[in-house]
Amino acid sequence: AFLENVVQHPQFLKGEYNTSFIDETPELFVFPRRKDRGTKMLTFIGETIVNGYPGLEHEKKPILSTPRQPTVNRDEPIPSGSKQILDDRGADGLVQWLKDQDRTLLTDTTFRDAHQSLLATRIRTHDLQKIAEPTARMLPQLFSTEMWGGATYDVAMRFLHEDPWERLITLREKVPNVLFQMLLRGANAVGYKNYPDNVIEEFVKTSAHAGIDVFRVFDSLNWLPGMTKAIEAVRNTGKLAEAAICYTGDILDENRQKYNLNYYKELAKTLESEGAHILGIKDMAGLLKPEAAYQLVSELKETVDLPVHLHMHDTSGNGVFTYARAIDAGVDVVDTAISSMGGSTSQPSMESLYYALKGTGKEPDIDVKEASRLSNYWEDVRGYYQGFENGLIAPHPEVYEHEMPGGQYSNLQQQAQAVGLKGRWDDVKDMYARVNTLFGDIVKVTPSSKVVGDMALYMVKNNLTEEDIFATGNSLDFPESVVEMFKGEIGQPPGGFPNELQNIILKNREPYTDRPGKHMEPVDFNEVESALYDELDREVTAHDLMNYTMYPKVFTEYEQFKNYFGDVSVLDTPTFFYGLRLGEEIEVEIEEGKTLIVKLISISKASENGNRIVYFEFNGQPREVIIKDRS
Ligand code: 3PY
Ligand code: ZN
Repeated sequence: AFLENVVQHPQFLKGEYNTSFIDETPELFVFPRRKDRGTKMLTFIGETIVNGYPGLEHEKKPILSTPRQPTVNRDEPIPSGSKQILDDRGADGLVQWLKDQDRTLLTDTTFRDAHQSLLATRIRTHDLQKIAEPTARMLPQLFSTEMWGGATYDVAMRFLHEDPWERLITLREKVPNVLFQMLLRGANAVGYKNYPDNVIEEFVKTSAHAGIDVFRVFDSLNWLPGMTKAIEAVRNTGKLAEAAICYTGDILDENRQKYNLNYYKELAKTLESEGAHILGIKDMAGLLKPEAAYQLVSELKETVDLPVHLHMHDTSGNGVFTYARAIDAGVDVVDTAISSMGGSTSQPSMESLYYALKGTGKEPDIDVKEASRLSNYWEDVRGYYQGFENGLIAPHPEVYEHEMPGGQYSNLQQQAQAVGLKGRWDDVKDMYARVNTLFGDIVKVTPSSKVVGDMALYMVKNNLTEEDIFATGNSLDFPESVVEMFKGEIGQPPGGFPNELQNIILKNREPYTDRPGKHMEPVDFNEVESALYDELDREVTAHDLMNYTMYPKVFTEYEQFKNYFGDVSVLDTPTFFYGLRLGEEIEVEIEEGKTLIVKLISISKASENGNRIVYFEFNGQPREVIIKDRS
């Protein structure tokens, strides 16, 4: 869609062409045409000025404060940390070191889950990389930095027009001392469906090579066969396999014993025997209550001989309380976010937890003042992304009823809006819980959470009740994701799917009950490589191969976008989202030591065919681009 051809050429559009046009612009007839970097960039800025950024209200660029950068002495060496322990002692040595620690260790999720859950995953590498090295210097005592995986992978290409691998490599250079952690959705890798086994293997190998040290592996139905290949692949790289149990339900609720203490203990034992280095407890919605945390962690520590790493979301407002009780029970590591990016659907605040524990001997070994200085930076950066805030500005204890993961709340809200259910959000939340019951009470986390969400929207939209599904289901066209899940394509829930419902949803199709990966042909990477080489007309990297294998359409569009608009990751975030104000001048560093100066001079009225001319000054010279006004 972004590919340009001759009829979109600015001169052509303005009617400034004659017989020499083709002679003077032979490059137009090589497809795709390569423009200079400047024109590409001005085209993107012009596009944003005229049409806005997709998903954001098209409004005048707000006045935003420049993020407060903490000063650090860059001449000093970066202090060593957990990464050096892994590199020196290997995975088992690292595990032993973990077990030897008395203080609570922290994972900082600010670079991944915090913004996935608060800001629709939109934080750009541009803003991450500026604070990466200061973070390495100011918080070298962290156990890990979660900075990759989950939704960041596809959002990077899809919405931010940047390469997720470049993020990983750039950050790795700046943070040589703390373990890098990613979220891996088991057989779904960083996607929404199962991939062939050799894709999982290749993906893990490539990620480890690019800089990931800790892989938190989970399955969206807590189905072990969905995790085993990934765990094995991680172990083969010498990195850390953190196998996670997804926590759902309430072990304290006597009326709801499908997921009871025993269930989690059995799962933990199995994960240990499958080779987990660390046991993760992944409370993706924030349902683990303080007393439940105490009991769960105590029992799991008795059951397995692994360090326990707890992840939760602070949606209910009870997060620090839950962590404090988990720490009483001996949890080894907990996930927190820098305070200005913490709380609510994100992780509990790092500094709040520190102060809560201070004086107990269990407080994390961090310099809390340094964390606060980092928080200033994030507070300002967060302002850049205000258009993506999820609207939850207070504790939301209702999460104990609907059980929606922190990362899903705002997404589903958007989806509801898109299908015309904006005014019925309360119904959607209520239906989400009812669908969970209808499905037999399943674990809800990407991608199973999306299936529950899709079904909830479908039922609300069509005014269907559970009784309607059973009475008229044979003639209903269920959402594709629902059909796929009931076919067994993302695995099996404990106890299987409810039979009668499964028959209704699948009509006459047979579900499978074994591993979907078994039914998939391995991907022939040589073949993909040569096809991609033809398509991209350039060297194909291991990273291109992964991007394409996992997200063929998203990757292809990203490449087309890059051909047309160039590398937009160099732009500052306010310009990226809102363009320029009249008369505003910015500097863009396109590579080290090479800066362009861009100033917006004026914008013409739309012509009859809807085109506007955007006039810039570019390094002091007048330049213009023609942009179609799509409003
Ligand atoms: C993801 O899979 O992206 C998640 O964050 C699940 O909690
Ligand atoms: Zn999470």
